[in-house]
Amino acid sequence: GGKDKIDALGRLLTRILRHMASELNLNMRSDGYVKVNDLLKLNLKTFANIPLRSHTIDEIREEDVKLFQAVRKDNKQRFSLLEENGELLIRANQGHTITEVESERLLKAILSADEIPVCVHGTYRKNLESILESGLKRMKRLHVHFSCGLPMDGEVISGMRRDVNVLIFLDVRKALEEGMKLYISDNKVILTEGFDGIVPVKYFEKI
Ligand code: HQG
Repeated sequence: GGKDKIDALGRLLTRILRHMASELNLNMRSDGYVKVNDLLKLNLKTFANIPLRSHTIDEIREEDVKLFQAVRKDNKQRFSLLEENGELLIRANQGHTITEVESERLLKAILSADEIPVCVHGTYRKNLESILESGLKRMKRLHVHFSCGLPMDGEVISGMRRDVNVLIFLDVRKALEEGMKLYISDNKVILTEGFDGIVPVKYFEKI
């Protein structure tokens, strides 16, 4: 139905804005923003070898009203819109693999542990042994992701997937004290590069 289509469009947008700017020659600023007009102008040919789930960029072009529905209705508020000098810009708030994006420009630094109630990473039992051995790694992304709250009654929460079955709490005070840089995104996801892409086990909260 209409909702499925909007969701699919949201997934496509997420993919482009987090992962695909370089390969699509999409001009992305270091704060992650691209011009909506550039997005709508993307040449379909550049998508030829990429399976897009259920939307083509032509559909976005024809239905740019839907583009804004996808942005507004996104259940994790994954996107931000900005108007600058009469031009509309759009970005993904977190989750990037694109290295042109700079943490300091995309995100707001967390300066004190008092700014956030809790900092928790959601993962799966199958990863636990490896995580306890080598720490939390950012994998393909620029940052390790944490939520600043816990999912209540199965509700969707930004920063972790709905089906996680292991929670790892970060000792924010200790991490900040020892120089780990922590950031918060516009949709309230806590992000860190850790130290060289790794959050060592000694920063996990012992509970
Ligand atoms: C795991 C979704 C083995 C890590 C979510 C995770 C989030 C390790 C996976 C956002 C490991 C990486 C990010 C180690 C980490 N050994 N496994 N040493 N270190 N892992 O997708 O945090 O819906 O890059 O626990 O809601 O799962 O896309 O990160 O399971 O906000 O907006 O390696 O993506 O948001 O997976 O998810 P990811 P994530 P969206």
